[in-house]
Amino acid sequence: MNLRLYDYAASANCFKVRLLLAQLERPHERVAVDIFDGDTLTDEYARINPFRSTPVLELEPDRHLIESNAILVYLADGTALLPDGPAERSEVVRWLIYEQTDVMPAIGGLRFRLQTGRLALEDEAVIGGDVLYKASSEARVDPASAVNGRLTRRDVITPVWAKVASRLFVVFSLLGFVVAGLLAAWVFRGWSSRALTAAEQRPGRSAVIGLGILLVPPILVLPLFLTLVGIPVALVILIAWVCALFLGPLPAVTAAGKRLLRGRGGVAAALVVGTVLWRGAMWLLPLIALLLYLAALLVGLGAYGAAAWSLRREHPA
Ligand SMILES: N[C@@H](CCC(=O)N[C@@H](CS)C(=O)NCC(=O)O)C(=O)O
Repeated sequence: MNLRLYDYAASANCFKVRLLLAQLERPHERVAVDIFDGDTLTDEYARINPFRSTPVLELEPDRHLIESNAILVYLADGTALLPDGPAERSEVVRWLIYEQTDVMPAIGGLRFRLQTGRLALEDEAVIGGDVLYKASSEARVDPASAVNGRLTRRDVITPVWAKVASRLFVVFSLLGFVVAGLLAAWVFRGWSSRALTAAEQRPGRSAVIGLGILLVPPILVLPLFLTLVGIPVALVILIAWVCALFLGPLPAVTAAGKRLLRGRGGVAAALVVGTVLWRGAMWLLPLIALLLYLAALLVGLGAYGAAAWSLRREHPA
């Protein structure tokens, strides 16, 4: 059977093997492997070479030799290129080791990474060893750092069900927020409309009150967890708190929608427009998404708190 070489054309490690095959006139078949296009990241390739690199020489079906210099030794065996005498043979081994330890990683590998733009060097940080990372795109190495070893990316393959589940979660949480907002505006009409007014007219004051409402429950439940009877009460408070984290932004988001629509379309339209824009902005600007959420949460929670307080003062129990 012909030898089969798994080979990446631009690789110097593969070139060494091709050179020797040509010099010895060994018939062989070449299988092109694109190391940039993920060819080495497939399960099939991992069975050929678990280290996912090139070159690989297939000696016979299911018998693969990896490591370029091991392949060179295999091919040169029995020829004048690999002498029999221990001293002469050790000279060959010396050069093979020198090439892999000193030339390949520190010169050839580094040049390759610099040329392909995978690595940019400047003065400061130096990573002596290899870097193996998981990501769906190439790493951007900070210009102030240097990686002397191999920089290898393993693709992150998100299962289809996880992608579908995360999209469904986004859609359902958006719909849930709007539906809950409409229900709240209908069932707790007075409270909701006062909260909306508070969020519109006094957002700063609402945010301060909101901060208190956000922080008090977790502090309150801590001692309750220490007593046996307090645990159910603490759990109820925590569940209410989690609901507040989800629904708290309602008045602030509705107020923003109302301002944008200049009062047209009523509360329902304001809620829908405000929610879509707010969630959309959080999705488009992930870096400030937390800030957008917190701002809406604090103003909204505080507006609910202020509205509840004013209702209680007007209709004491
Ligand atoms: N020590 C190995 C190094 C192999 C190696 O790094 N091959 C590179 C091409 S020069 C490769 O296939 N890299 C793919 C990757 O790292 O993802 C050998 O000499 O065979």
